[in-house]
Amino acid sequence: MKHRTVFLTLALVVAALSLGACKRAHSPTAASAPGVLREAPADETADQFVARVNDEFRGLYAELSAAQWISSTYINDDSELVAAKANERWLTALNGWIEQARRYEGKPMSPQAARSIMLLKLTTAMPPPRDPAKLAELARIATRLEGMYGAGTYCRDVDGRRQCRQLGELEDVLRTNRDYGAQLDAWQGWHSTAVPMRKDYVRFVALVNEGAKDMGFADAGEAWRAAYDMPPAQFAAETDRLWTQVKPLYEQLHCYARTRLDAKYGKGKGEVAGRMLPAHLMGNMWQQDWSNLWDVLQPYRGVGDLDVTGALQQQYRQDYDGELAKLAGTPSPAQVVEADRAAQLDVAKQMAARAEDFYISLGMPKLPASYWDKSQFIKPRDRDVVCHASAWPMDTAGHDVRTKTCLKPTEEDLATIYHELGHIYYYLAYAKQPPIFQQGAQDGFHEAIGDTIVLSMTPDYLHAIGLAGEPEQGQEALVNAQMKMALSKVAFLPFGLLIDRWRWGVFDGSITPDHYNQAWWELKAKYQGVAPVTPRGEDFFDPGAKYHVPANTPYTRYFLDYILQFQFYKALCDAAGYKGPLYACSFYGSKAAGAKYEAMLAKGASQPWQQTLKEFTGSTRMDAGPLLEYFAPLQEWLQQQNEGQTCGWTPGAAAAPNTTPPKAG
Ligand code: X8Z
Ligand code: ZN
Repeated sequence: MKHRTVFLTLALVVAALSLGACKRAHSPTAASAPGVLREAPADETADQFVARVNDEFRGLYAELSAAQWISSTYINDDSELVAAKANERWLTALNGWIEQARRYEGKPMSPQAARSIMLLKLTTAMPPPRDPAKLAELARIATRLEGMYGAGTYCRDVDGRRQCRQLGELEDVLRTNRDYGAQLDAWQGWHSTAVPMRKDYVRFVALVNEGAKDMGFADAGEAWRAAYDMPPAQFAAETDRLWTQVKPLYEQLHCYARTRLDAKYGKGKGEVAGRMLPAHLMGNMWQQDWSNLWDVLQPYRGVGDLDVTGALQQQYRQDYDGELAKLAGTPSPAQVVEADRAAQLDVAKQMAARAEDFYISLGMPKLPASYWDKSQFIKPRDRDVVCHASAWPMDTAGHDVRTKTCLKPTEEDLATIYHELGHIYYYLAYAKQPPIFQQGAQDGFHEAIGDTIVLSMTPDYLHAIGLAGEPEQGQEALVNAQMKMALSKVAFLPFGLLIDRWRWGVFDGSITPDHYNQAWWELKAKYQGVAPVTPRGEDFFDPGAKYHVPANTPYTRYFLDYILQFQFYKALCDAAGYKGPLYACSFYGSKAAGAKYEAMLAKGASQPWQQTLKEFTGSTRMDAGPLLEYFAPLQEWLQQQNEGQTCGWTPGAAAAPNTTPPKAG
């Protein structure tokens, strides 16, 4: 349950939210949700109706979140069955509420009730069909797909022995191993795990589209785009506008990365036809974050020690040595394993405590003790789990909040736990809102809370917490620090956009199942300038290798997040009284910034996000201006570095070598 809380939480984690509706206006199938849903009194006003829905919501929620938590942290047939059933009950209830809400269409009611009813209809990521059998089928498929992702394993024979690896181990290869073939094997291996999802996904699309149509949308993609307090078409145009703002910066970074990769691997291997980046060489399974390539892309070697992963690994080693030192004599193999586990868990909790400390420094509360007892910090040894990080509100009161992660001592995972706690502090801040408003102002806001904090992790801050060397001054140190941020924040932008460009096309039928993979790679080429080095035909299902596709989590939220977080950061730096270049600001310890942040978080989804943004930043529009202001020094440096190069790429070149489509950008 990452983003949206309760409500959407369900939507995400549970991967289901829906509408559709049972048959009669007032019988949200008591059989499906025994004892929880009440008959709708004939004279119930809209406000009374909304109050009742919020009540029933509270009653249903804990069961759903518990079932989902178990199925994500203990994947097997039984937990899958229980979660699918809970999901089905939830979706059926939601259908009932939406059906009942029709009685109030066109009737006068309080603005609060009108907004609640609107949200009921719009916050579904997975609109289920009205037909109960299809609804149940959808709940089963959704649970199964996420389980398949979590359990994904790539096996091969090495020197006559079977070697099996899961995502985390394959990601380790991309992060640390610079051997071309080893990276290719890890990349291809993980992508092979998605092949069996294809059939389920095709059916899934048909079912959610049916549900979306039942609700009055053209398709499920339109339902997603309708959740932004503006007409769906206008929202799509907004994302284009924002992409146009940041595209030149991405192209400069792309150009620079290609030059460095060419230097490392040779021109034949460092780039793919069309001057695109090879998918398996970017240090990340999806090429969405390039910070693991720091060893290749660092502008000035040795200027400012920003090896955060190195520092975390060092902490792990110390911890591990400490564990071993507690033992008398030579440790047994079992004791060595235990020492490793204890050190992994300890460092993971320290990383979470570091993140918590930042929020506390802003005046926010300590996390409840149950957070530390009930969260999953590292990957269990004895079972399959969904490792993809998420944050869960287990109830609607803000009492039981958890994160589910498989943290490793790396810079990327450190940023991830700061990100997840952003969701958690949102949950805590809006827990007093009625459940329907317990969501982000819009989903991009929910994603941006923790990432805004990450922008405050300046070299000074990292040094202060013992994760970076003495900060250095001067142009070279500045460029290094900016590059570090850009490799995660700028590299991500086109990726943030393209996943839903693909799904919007899948849902509206312009991308048919026999072109799923082709369309995927066309979008990867168009937006990211990334291509595979071997053909990826329709035997594969490469979109399924990215968590959010089998989990049905909308992805445009992250694109918005990566724009909004700079707007939020600037607002908080202003609130902290900071004067100076934006990139050097850290609002760590500022109670004024914290109070401003909390006031924004506490609103949840109770008003249109434009209003919330205005109160917080002074503007009603999303805008990449602060991002560009932040990266201005890097952009100038990149332009100098790339001088004389032909930047940009030719998207069609890899797929069809004989054609020359227009150059991107
Ligand atoms: O999925 C996430 C979070 C959980 S909401 C870990 N993120 C996206 C991803 O991993 O693809 C954060 C950045 C983008
Ligand atoms: Zn998130």
